[in-house]
Amino acid sequence: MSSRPLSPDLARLARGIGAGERAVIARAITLIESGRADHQKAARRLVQNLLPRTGNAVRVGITGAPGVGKSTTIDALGTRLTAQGHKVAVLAVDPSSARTGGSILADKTRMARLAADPNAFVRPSPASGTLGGVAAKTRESMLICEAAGYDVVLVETIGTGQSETAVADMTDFFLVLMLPGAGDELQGLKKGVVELADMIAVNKADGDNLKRAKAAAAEYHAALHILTPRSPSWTPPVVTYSALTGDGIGQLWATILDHRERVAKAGELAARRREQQVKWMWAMLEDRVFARLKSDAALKSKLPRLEAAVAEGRMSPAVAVDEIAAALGV
Ligand SMILES: Nc1nc2c(ncn2[C@@H]2O[C@H](COP(=O)(O)OP(=O)(O)OP(=O)(O)O)[C@@H](O)[C@H]2O)c(=O)[nH]1
Ligand SMILES: [Mg+2]
Repeated sequence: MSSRPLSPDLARLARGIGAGERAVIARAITLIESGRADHQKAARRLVQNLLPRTGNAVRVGITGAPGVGKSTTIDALGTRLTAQGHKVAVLAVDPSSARTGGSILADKTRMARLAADPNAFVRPSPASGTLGGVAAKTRESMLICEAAGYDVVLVETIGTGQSETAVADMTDFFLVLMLPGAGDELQGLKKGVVELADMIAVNKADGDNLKRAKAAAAEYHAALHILTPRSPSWTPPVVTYSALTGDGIGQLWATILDHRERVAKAGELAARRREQQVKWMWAMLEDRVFARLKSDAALKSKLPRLEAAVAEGRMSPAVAVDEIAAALGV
C-alpha cells in the first residue's frame, strides 16, 4: 500500500504535514474524522504513507473526573514543555461530545496560553461516532502530529472506564489525576483505572488544600501498595502538585521521563507499542465488521422479529444468534 504513490492532493497534504504547517495538519485530521467513505480511504492512505515518520513522541494519556484540573494541568505542563523547545500536541477522546456536540477541549479558556502557543497544537475530540471510532480517529490524529514533528502528545479523556482504556491503549504513560479528597478518595479510586495508571497525581495541592492533598496521596499510596504493578520495572508513584501555582509540574514531567527510560531499557516500551498496534487492528476490524453487519439487508429484515422474540422470552438469545449467523453465512 505504501509503495503506491499518493494522489497529488494527498502528496500535498503529506508535504505540508512534513513541513509542520498547522493548517495542513488540521486539514488532515478533518479528513481522518470525516465519515465519508472516500475521505476515510484517503485518510488511511495518508496515514500509511506517513507511518515511517511516526512513533517519535512521548505519548501521555491524562484522565480525571470533571473539574480535577485536566485542562489547567495540560496548559501548565504544555507551556513549560514548549518553553523548553518541545512541540506539544493536545488531543482528546471524549465520548460525551458525540452526544452533546461539545467537547472537553472546546473550552479553550482553561488552556488559553497553550491554545495561543505557536509550538502547540490543540485539537478537540472528534465529535461523532462510537467510542471505538472516536478513539481510533484520535489515535490516527496522533500519528499525523508525530509526522509533523510534535515530540510530545498529550491525550485528554474524562473518567469513564471505556474511554480511559482506549487512551491508555494509545499512550506510553497514563496519568490519573485526583482531587484532594473529602474522605472519599478510595471510592473514587476505581479498580479499573488504577490498573491502567502509571502515576496518580493529586492536583490542587495549594493553599488550604495542601494538607488534604497530602493525606489523599498517602491513602492512594497505601491502596496501590496492595496491587501488583503492571510492569516489573515500574511501580506507579503517587504525587501531589498544583496546576495553578505550577508547584510539582516539573516533577510530573521528570517522572514521565524516568518511566520512559526504565521501560525503554527493559524493552517494555517497544512491547507496549507493539501490543497496542495489534490491539487497534482488532478494535478497528471489530468496528468495521459490526458496521457492515448492521447494514446487511438480509439481516435488517430479520432483526426486528428476532429481537422481539428474544425480548419476549420466546426465543433464546443463542438460537437468535444462530439464525443471524446463518443469515450472514458465518
Ligand atoms: N486551587 C486550585 N485550583 C485549580 C487547580 N487546577 C485547576 N483548578 C481549578 O479547578 C477548576 C477546574 O479546572 P479545569 O482545568 O477546567 O478542570 P478539568 O479537569 O479540565 O475539567 P473538565 O474539563 O470540566 O472535566 C477551575 O476553576 C480551575 O481554576 C489547582 O492546582 N489548584
Ligand atoms: Mg477541561
